[in-house]
Amino acid sequence: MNQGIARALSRSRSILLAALLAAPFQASLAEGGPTPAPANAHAYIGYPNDGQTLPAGKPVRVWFGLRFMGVAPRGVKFPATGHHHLLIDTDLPPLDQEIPSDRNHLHYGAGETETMLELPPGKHTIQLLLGDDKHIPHNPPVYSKKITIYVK
Ligand SMILES: [Cu+2]
Repeated sequence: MNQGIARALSRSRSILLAALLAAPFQASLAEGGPTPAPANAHAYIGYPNDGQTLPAGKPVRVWFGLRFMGVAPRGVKFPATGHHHLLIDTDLPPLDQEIPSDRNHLHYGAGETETMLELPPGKHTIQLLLGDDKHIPHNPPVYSKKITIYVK
């Protein structure tokens, strides 16, 4: 085998390996809507903390954290921006469709980065999900960890 062929074979093997390694990531990147998000973007709930117990009958301030993207109001199409949605006591909705708007899916379309939230006594979950100008999650979708809070 001459050196040229050996080099070509070794290159095609590494391309094949790269394709195999990339496959699972491509599958997860296929989630989300048509608006791209930076790969390193992420959302987080700055407050309250996961597992925290909060007093009933009193609104609590929830801080919306976002890294490597910016916040823009609904209807504003600008690269690497979106607006926050708070998911309460629910799982992530389909990530390639408009985020529902109901008492479990709150939209912060004015570009809010915090809210006052009052929940009934009990165990609750909250999670942030960023939406684009049309309330559709980005690609890849940008959402926080789902945290559990206790109100009593
Ligand atoms: Cu929205």
